[in-house]
Amino acid sequence: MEKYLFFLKINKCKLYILFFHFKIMKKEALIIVDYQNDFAHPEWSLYVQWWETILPFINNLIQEVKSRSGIIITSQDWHPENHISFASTFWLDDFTPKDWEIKWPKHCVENTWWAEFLDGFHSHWIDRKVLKWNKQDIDSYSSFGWIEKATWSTLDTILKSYNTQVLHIVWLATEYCDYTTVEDAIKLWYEVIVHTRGIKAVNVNPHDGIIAISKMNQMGAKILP
Ligand code: VGL
Ligand code: ZN
Repeated sequence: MEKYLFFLKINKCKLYILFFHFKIMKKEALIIVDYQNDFAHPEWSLYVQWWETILPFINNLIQEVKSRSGIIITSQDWHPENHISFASTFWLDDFTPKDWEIKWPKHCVENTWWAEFLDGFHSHWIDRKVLKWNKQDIDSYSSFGWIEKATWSTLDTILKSYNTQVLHIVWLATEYCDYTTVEDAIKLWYEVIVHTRGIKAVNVNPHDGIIAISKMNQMGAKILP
């Protein structure tokens, strides 16, 4: 044994340190929530202003998480035509509330280009993709309720299969899909880190984003500047 260790220029002590380092390092995942065309252009339906400004930060975070052997997961909002969350389904104006829920402009309709992932970041780094496959009469903002199309796995199953403990949350939108994803993650006992430099709010009311950040903090998520 000593002979082999010598050959590797490593002594027993270093080997133990290395072993414990890997043992105590928590497995991380970066969840990029709804990285899709429909949220990204002023003329498209659910445009989230200034999203471009967070792109470099996310690209860096991808590299950072990867360098610590973490995994990168994206979720995709995915609605059928005439979905219950669309204002047009009820002949309402966009952003009108109905039954205490905001009705949205038509967005992320299944199998359309609008529902596809945006270009412009390191998409080849993505390990797994979760589809928020909404049925006609159900809407879910959280990335946890839905599945990976190829394997029918839920986000929780995917994370558990990698023994993930720490989740980094980025992208859109702060007070809807980010917020509910964080809420579910905390209920499922994950350690959650929200990167405020990597999220953006819709702000139907001007302070919705800020209020959501403070609520996520109260729930136990770590909020990074
Ligand atoms: C979202 C509104 C409707 C989001 C999705 O990704 O935050 N918001 N659908
Ligand atoms: Zn949606």
